[in-house]
Amino acid sequence: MALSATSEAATAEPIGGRFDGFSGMTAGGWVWHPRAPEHRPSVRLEVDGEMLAQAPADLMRQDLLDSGIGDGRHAFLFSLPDALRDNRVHQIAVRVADTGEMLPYSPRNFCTALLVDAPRFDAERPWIDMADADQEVLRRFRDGALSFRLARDLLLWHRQGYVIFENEIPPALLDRACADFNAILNQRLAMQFQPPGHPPMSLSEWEGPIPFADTRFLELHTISEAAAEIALSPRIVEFCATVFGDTPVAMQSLHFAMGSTQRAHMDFPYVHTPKPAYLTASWVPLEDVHEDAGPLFYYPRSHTAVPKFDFGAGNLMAFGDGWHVRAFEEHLQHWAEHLGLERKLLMPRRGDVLIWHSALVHGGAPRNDPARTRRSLVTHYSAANIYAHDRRYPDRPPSVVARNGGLYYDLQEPEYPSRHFKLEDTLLEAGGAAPAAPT
Ligand SMILES: O=C(O)CCC(=O)C(=O)O
Ligand SMILES: [Fe+2]
Repeated sequence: MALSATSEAATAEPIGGRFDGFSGMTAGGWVWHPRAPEHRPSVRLEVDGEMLAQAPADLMRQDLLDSGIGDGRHAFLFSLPDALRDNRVHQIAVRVADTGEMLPYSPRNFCTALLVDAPRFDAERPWIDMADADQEVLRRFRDGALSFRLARDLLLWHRQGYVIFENEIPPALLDRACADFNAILNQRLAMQFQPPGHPPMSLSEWEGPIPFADTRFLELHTISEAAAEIALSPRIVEFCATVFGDTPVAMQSLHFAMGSTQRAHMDFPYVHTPKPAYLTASWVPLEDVHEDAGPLFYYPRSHTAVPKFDFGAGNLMAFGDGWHVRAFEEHLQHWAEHLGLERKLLMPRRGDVLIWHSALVHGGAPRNDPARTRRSLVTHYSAANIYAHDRRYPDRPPSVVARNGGLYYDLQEPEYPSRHFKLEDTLLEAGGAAPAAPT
């Protein structure tokens, strides 16, 4: 009697949990009733609207226990059937069995065409990632195809997985990007952003003060031409064009007002491109970075030294965020330490640029001073012939904008403030005082 009373009470209570995502050919997540933690609700797996399996959410997960989710025995894991290995997009949903309630982040799309194993990853690398790239750089330099500076940068890139350009971005441009961002905030324009614990949403939909800690603001380069000019500044474009042997496309940008505190990761499993090794990222500080502001950390040489993480069934790509992503982060941290790789902190001056390799292990250090800002613009690049579609509009041709020999794909929303802040205004107003940081 007592047990059934508990279950009835429990099913009437709000649930906590989420559909975390996929690891290889498994789908997982967790669910519990915070007011009745001893109750283990069952969940249902649906594929393209058809129920396929049901199981109690009672598996032990240490990360749940560590986050205060009861005794940690609230996880579920479903094996996906081999019939889904058909390279088509399938809609996978997870519901609470008793109530039919859909879990947060459900449904998710699943497609085996997006799974990439190590042989495919390696076969589709750019020339600079091949073992003999040093020789190729020297040959091109001797032939006069590469400047001394570019040849040196490529050799450093090949060996260490990153390059730093000092004093590259004009201060007036950085001032303008900050001013544009502040204006976007003040006017609550329809810029996409991702506050912690939320999916991406528009600033215009958010009520109350904007949280800055652990928040990312998306695609500033499509609203602010100053940000586009930074993201596609000539030396970054030249470098990425040489690495890819193709025109670089700035495929996404993230603006951080504060340190991200992101754990150790490689970017390619998250930032998906059709050939995952055709990916680079630039990190541009919009202000000098203080050591207490949670600087970027990175491990030189980790791009080749640290083994890639197998998310299951040989797949190197991550889908969703959950138990598999925690295991990925722990794998990278373990290997970086085990190999004795040096952990560097990036404390750049505004105007400097860091470019890193898609497999360089990096993250955001803890913020010792929680009030300190660390404004930065991160841009990810792929190659135009490989990344030929705007991920936001997979069924439409991209709206291509050319800049300094590189490209980006513009927004295609009539109501959205595409290229709202023009660069001409920057030039007119250059020389003004640096705008204050957001508070
Ligand atoms: O800026 C940071 O702290 C991390 C950013 C990052 O890892 C990324 O955007 O890929
Ligand atoms: Fe990253």
